[in-house]
Amino acid sequence: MPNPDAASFRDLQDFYDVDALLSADERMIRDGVREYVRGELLPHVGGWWRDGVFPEHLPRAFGEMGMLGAMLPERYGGSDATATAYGLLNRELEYADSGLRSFVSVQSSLVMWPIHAYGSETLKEAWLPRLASGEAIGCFGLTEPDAGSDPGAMKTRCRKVGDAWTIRGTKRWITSGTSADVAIVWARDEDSGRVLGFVVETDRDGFRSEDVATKASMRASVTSELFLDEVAVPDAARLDVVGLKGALSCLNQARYGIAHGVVGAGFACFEEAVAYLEERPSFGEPLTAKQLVQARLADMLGDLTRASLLAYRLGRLKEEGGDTPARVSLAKRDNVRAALATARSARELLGGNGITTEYAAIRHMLNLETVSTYEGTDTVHTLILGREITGRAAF
Ligand code: TGC
Ligand code: FAD
Repeated sequence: MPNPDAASFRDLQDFYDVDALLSADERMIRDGVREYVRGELLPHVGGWWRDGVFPEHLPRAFGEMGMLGAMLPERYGGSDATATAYGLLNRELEYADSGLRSFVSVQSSLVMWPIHAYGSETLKEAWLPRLASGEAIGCFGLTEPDAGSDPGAMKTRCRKVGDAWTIRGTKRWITSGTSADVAIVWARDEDSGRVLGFVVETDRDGFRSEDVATKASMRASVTSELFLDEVAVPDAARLDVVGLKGALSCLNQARYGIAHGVVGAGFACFEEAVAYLEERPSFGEPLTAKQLVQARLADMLGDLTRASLLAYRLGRLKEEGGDTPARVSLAKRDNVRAALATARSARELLGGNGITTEYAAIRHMLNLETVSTYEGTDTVHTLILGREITGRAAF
């Protein structure tokens, strides 16, 4: 029996009434995704995670929901959604699982966004509608076995031969790598020494991929290694941006989505913990009646409410072009911290049951370890902020 004196979870998810600041369209998008997530994903996602599966039907289903490339114009299959609406859909999705949100982040921010920002009209028409519908899947190859936090140290090389380019190198930790039809690959030009980006079909000669099979995190997401052995692509497949800033500008988009998304994972853990503790007697009364338990729940609500407000404000700044890399870093870093602290606390409050996959807390907690690492580790974002404050790069 729910305690009649307790606030509803819906109210607690929006403790400072951010809802009142949203447009009707933004609320509609958020509510549609929420209904889909609760009905179609939550009943199954724990099993997918346990089995290490990202189901094949999801890309099309996400496409039908308008979740892929939602901020892009309708003529390319997008929904012309605001940055805030895009953030909210990430949050709803990550309430289910960070790996499912990762698929949408990569497809939208790391594949469709650079094709839209830097691709020719031919590339846009060839790929964006198919990526938006989920008919085609994309991946983003920046990280390498020996170059993660410092992507400028990449060893992957490209070389112009006549009208075409050849690319050789290895990319590691690539979300959706083995499922992808197309890969955005970043490589250093042997002649100019500058980093260039290419739209590479994965069925080209010399392209091979295999999955990282030993993950204890992000198990409902495909993570792969890409091997490019003198893969030839036409000059028309090159993105119109020169230097590492091309790749880093994509990260700014994905990090924004993460800042919203993790609030969803945090609230999933918070709600699970409150419901569990209400039903769990200890020393003669429900655990929710204990002061130290309430103190921890209050900390969780505070962390997640601040994270939610930060994400909302960043969304409105982004709509005005104010999503500077340092602002995005602060929101990515601090919101992941808030969600991870909540997940760890929830896991612990569930006692022994908290270490089982019968409950969502440990799944979210393990996923959030990845989220804290990818798209710039917590330390890298701290150093980006340190550079912003002092003007000194301490990487
Ligand atoms: P640095 O000198 O700082 O910058 C080089 C050029 O890039 C520009 N820039 C940015 N532009 C847009 N957005 C950003 N966030 C930018 N950050 C930098 C910068 O202005 C400069 O431009 P220009 O015109 O002067 O050339 O470069 P650096 O080599 O010193 O590196 C700095 C550092 C450490 C911050 C950067 O390398 C970094 O962010 N490292 C972390 C790497 C990372 O986050 N990798 C993520 C891989 S993708 C992924 O994890 C996907 S997970 C799946 C999912 O999202 O769900
Ligand atoms: P390293 O860079 O080797 O860092 C190791 C440790 O050293 C970290 O704790 C780091 O914070 C610390 N460190 C590094 N530099 C410094 C410093 N200067 N000072 C102090 N400490 C430092 N990449 C892609 O390109 N595309 C993807 O789709 C993608 N998906 C991913 C999915 C998953 C599940 C995972 C786990 C990763 C994914 N990544 C992807 C890669 C991810 O972005 C990198 O793992 C991340 O950037 C960190 O790089 P690294 O693993 O090489 O760690």
